Amino acid sequence: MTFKDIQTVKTTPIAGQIPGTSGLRKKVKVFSEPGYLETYTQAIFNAIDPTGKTFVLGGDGRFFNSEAIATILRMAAANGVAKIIIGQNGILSTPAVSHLIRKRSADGGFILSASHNPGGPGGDFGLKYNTENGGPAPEAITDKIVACAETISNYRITKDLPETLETLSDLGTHTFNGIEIEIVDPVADYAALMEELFDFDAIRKMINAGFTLRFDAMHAVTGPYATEILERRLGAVQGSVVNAVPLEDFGGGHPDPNPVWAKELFDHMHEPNAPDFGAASDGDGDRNMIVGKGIYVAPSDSLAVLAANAHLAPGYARGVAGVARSMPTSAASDRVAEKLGIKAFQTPTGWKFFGNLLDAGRATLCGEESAGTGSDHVREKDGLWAVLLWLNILAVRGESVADILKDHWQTYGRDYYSRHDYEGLDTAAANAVMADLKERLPALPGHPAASLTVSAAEDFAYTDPIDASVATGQGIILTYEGGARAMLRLSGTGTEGATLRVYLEQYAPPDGDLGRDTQEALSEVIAATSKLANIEDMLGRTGPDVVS
Ligand code: VG1
Ligand code: CO
Repeated sequence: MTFKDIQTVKTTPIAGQIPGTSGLRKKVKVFSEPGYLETYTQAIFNAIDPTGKTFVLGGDGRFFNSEAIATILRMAAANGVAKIIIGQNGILSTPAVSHLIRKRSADGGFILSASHNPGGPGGDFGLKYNTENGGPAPEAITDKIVACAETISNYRITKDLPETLETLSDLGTHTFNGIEIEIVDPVADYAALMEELFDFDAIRKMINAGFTLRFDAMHAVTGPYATEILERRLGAVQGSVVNAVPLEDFGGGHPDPNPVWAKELFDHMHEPNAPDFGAASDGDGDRNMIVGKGIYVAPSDSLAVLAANAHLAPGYARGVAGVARSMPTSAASDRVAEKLGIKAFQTPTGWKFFGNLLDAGRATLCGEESAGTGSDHVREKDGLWAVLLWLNILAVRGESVADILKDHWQTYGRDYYSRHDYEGLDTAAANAVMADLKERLPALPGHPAASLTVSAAEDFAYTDPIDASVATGQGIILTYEGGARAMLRLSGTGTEGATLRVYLEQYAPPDGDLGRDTQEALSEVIAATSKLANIEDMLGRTGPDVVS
């Protein structure tokens, strides 16, 4: 049987349908304009030829999620897709999509999310296409999608779907006019994978013995996942998962797990009655924030601690083959790799650049300074995975988060690290800062800036060690004499104006001062970098909007 009413609707290329660091992100207002989602979805279909293929489909539940899923489903049917696997009620976290693609040997997946960007009618929406390895489409494919979007002339859609399917609530397989639609529990397969990787008995025992935790789901997609895993399976008391009910607008919050946007949890972890362990995740469940009693774990440090201790969890007992980090992530994980005698990789920002290293078995753990950590278990970063690996390590070592972190610094030294974001900038002005700095790069080595001197200046380009693909213009790296480093790049996930990210780090060796305030420890590199980039003169800003 085939669909009776396949319509071919005329459309024209839409300006700005270009995916950024992680898929196409726009204001809900834009995404929900008639034909907008349809045109981009058809561009993806045209780029990949979906005929006879199987795809996973789901999103983080934000405003416009259900409508978008219904549209993509209708278009998939009209484009000859054989099967679609959908999370019940349209819900799937990003790592759960990645796992499902792999587990079911699907040909790819569609993730509806704008991740940490706010949601609701006035917020953001996004669509990301992942390939059959479960990871975000690499640039060769996103380039093809852009090319298809630039030449598009029509899209295909059918209205011929039964109403029962539109609710997406009935678990099981529904066959309709030649397309198979399977609605799955969003949590079950993911939770089973976590049980394979981690020693749930050891974690349960630690919790039974009085270890306390709080997980802040920020009213985003991880609520049901964390409640099932942390409360039901691991025995954390009911209520340990807070803000557990996913809301279309994330309760009006900004679901970005960092000390600024997850302030409630951050502050609670610094109170006298703080639990032993605190964590949070973002809109689509791929990021994590880890906070111990009275101590915040910077994401770059978290990656390093996880790399040094991963072998304590059953899923990584064989050891770690290599550690990969994005360019602006601190060098802390490189030091662990060196000690373990394994390879350290530096990639551009964005999880798509880790895919080949993971597929080839060259890297086991990957991480980004923006609170993303993950491993070869899926091809996305994974917030709850990082939380569970931390819990497994804590259960085996029997020490506090603070002790483990301090011990780590005493062994490897400490990479003081911070990211300064200048938000809501005029796009032309932000581009000018980068262009101007790029032009001056060759003259910078040996150049004094505030109290420091530049030793090297680089416009970061990356050659993928597996397929030799090249990504250029991935940010500027300034290295200073004495071991400080600064990186500058423009965000590729925003939907309004431009955001300049300035990443700052300063190493202190094991016998150096390991207990300084981070901003104070970085004050010299902050001053030098602001001066070199002419931030105040060119942007009229005397300081960043967000310090994390
Ligand atoms: C940001 C982060 C980057 C991350 C990306 C997607 O990108 O810096 O590390 O991979 O978001 O994460 P940008 O271009 O704004 O700096 V998520 O959790 O939004 O899928
Ligand atoms: Co995310």
